[in-house]
Amino acid sequence: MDLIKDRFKAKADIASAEIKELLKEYGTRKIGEVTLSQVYQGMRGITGLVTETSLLDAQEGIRFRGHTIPELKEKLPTAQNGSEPLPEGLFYLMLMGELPTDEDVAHVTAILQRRSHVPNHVFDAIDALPITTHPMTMYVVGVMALQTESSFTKRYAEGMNKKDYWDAAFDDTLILIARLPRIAAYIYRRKYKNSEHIHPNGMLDWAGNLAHMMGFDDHSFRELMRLYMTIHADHEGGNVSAHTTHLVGSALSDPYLAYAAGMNGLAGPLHGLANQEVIKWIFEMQEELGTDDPTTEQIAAYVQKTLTSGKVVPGYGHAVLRKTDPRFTAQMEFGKKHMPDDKLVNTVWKIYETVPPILQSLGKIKNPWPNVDAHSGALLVHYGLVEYEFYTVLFAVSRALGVLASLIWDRALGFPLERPKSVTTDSVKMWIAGQ
Ligand code: FCX
Repeated sequence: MDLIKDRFKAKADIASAEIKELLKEYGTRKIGEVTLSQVYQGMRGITGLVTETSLLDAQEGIRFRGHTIPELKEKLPTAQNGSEPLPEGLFYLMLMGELPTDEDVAHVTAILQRRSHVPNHVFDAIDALPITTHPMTMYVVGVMALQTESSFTKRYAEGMNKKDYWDAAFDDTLILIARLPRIAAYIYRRKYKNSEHIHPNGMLDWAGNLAHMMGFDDHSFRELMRLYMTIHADHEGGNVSAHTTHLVGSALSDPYLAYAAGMNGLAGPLHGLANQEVIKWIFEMQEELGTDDPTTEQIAAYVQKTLTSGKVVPGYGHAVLRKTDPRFTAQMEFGKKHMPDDKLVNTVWKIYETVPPILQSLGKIKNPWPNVDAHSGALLVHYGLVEYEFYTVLFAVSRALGVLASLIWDRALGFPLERPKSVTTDSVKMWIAGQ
């Protein structure tokens, strides 16, 4: 651990000095204008955050430290006998800003393996919830129960020097990430498999072990988990889960508190819960049409019905993207390789042919193309993971990699409490009248 920490510290010191210089020279430069509409409409397009781990381009999609998803698939180390990137490698890339070697990834995997033991009171806290509780609620309760282990909070209470915040955030992050697969798998087995829990396999990689503890030992499912955990990890800083984690962390709430807050945002249907909503929507369509192989005409009619009932078509649209999400494409490629004849997966592809022109024809939707959530559920169903209420938990495990790597950077760069200005409509009216 000290090795990777020392390397990080050296990089963070250089970055800190560079930012200081940048601000000294260009700190008063204007980088944009803000309109009244933007203030009322979810702050779209306002640049107001620094997130080092990834950057989203509206046309091209996400780049992690400059690397696109197809590049990651080529450049990140894979498991033995595997071809999908190991998410530990992406974590290293986001944290250190450089591509890892096989050795670096093995080192991260070993750190996570050594820290993966979840204390019993976490399971007790989850078990205290009714079985009907949504898996995302169980998950956040599990994370909150684990907060007893925060060294950031302990060290803060002991008078930690602010120069050491990053170090405590680093320790908490590695422990938290190490334990999330066990918490997620525990929830899955408790809720859907009669509490027949499966012990971790200490030899497996982080995502492979998650698949194993959930009860899926198929080689290609493990590969799917590696891909899934990689592509869901980060989507720059303004999305609800990343922004919330960053915001709450800015109050010096420890990584457990900050991450749990972010995951409550991920649990919303316009964000991460959309992955469950997509499959629910497809299952309901199949039931209403009485077929598991609907034609594009039938799908088009069902889409119209969804829109007429004042609902969104889940998995389509995006606040920033204006093209097909490369995370959707990566999953489509996985489907073509591993399950080209699966009916549900083929339905997802037919929906992809059908929905964009319909949404486009409405004229008001800025992005008619599919996002990451439009595809993920169908791949999971193929392997028998049909319990769609659980899907957002998988998203959450992955998202920890990005938002927590960012949180370490936030503390290392000494970012202050976040506190933007808000206005009332009365104050806006007075401002307009006075112009
Ligand atoms: N179906 C129907 N209507 C849609 C739509 C969709 N898929 N996407 C956008 N719209 C509507 C909006 O509801 C809005 O309507 P209104 O003016 O009557 O209020 C109008 O089109 C303009 O919205 P737009 O500017 O294009 O989109 P936003 O930036 O406001 O919202 C989200 C972006 C993602 C929230 C929106 O496209 C949506 O609700 N999509 C479906 C839910 C979804 O898939 N979410 C997952 C997103 C993401 F990948 C993730 O975070 O996981």
